[in-house]
Amino acid sequence: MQLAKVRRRDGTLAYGALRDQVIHCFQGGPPTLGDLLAADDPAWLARHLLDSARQHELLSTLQLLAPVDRQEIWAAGVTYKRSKIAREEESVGAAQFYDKVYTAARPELFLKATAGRVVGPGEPVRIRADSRWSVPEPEWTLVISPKLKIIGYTIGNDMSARDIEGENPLYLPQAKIYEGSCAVGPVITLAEALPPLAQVEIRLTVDREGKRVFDGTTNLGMMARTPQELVDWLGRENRFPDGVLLLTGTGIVPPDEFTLASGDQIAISITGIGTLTNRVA
Ligand code: DO4
Ligand code: MG
Repeated sequence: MQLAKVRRRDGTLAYGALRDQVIHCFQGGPPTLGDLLAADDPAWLARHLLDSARQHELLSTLQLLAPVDRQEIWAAGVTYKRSKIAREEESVGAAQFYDKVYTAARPELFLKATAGRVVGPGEPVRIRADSRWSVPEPEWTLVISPKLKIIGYTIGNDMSARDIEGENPLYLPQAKIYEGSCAVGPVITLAEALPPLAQVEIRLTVDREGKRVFDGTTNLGMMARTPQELVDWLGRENRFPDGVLLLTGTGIVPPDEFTLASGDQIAISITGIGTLTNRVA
């Protein structure tokens, strides 16, 4: 089952289940994702709301929004060898820290965005005006309840300024967190519906003026950590009363000569979830 947050043409918002290009809007249920995640059994509640949904609206008449409301968005880093190698190459004098964090028990975790900094499907992501080397990072994203249970999965784009991060790792928050630096969506696939991880492919494409300028794939079997391990660390000394989203790191890094440009079309597809498409503003 796939959950979606949509905006109607009259501006009203709704949550619902997506099935065959139709949104079955939830009525009389929790008005926010936060309320749904806080339920005793969010997956059961979502199925119950789907069964009792009376309003069925064509997806083509609606705008899909980022499936977040009050949640913080966190991210893990250096969870794939490809990411470790790319960071070692880009960083001057700090390469050892990436190798250390790749193998350490404690993962790299950082606050990536607040809900207001996140854009949804079809909305523009941004590159920083003071960066000359920016890339998208296509990341499988966990949707986690306040009780730290993984309820579902979506797609995240951890937009990153590699030159700023590479100059000094202490600049990481500036390389990672800015207006329009994170896209999430298009839907949340409930955890029970996802195939075994090694069969889940992540694909990133970037098109510029009608030409494909980057195309890369990886799969979740390449991730060096388990999703549960990341959630356990995230939950240490932190509470998430509205639930939380966790981007799990990138396994695809374009070659060093590649940087995003204004107008680029970024598409991230993940098996069992769909495709998240954003243009660079
Ligand atoms: O250590 C820097 C960030 C790593 C990251 O965002 C990733 O591996 O996806
Ligand atoms: Mg990342």
